[in-house]
Amino acid sequence: MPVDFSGTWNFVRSENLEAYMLTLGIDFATRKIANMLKPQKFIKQEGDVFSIQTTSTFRNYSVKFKIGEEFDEDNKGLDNRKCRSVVTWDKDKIVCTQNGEKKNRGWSHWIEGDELYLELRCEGQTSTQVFKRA
Ligand code: VLZ
Repeated sequence: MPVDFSGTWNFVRSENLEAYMLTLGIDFATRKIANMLKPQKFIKQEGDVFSIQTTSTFRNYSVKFKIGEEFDEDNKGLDNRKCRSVVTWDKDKIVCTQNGEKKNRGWSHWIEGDELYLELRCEGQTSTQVFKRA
């Protein structure tokens, strides 16, 4: 059986988010707020079709995709840059490549025990977020 990311995930901790946001050109005030947030993830996985909702007291972000199928991503409320994105499996990880203005941009999700990991990448900066099953 493949991994099932479905569920509600609560924020536990993050590393290096400030540097990741800086590479995306996110302004000072937004970074200060974002660094305080404890977002929740709601993931629905039906076969190779995923929807991932990230919610917080400040902003929300949603993305829906099918593994292997390119899609247009607007990153609305994040840095608002449009990307042509695609998510693929790498063993038990889902790996997103966000093609656009920023080089080496993307993220990966994987599960360790009852924790969900998210690695966010952009131009040499990596931020890791950890969530626990609600
Ligand atoms: O999640 O890319 O689950 O799109 C900034 C957080 C980085 C601060 C968030 C603002 C990136 C929070 C979320 C507002 C929601 C992200 C992907 C993987 C799905």
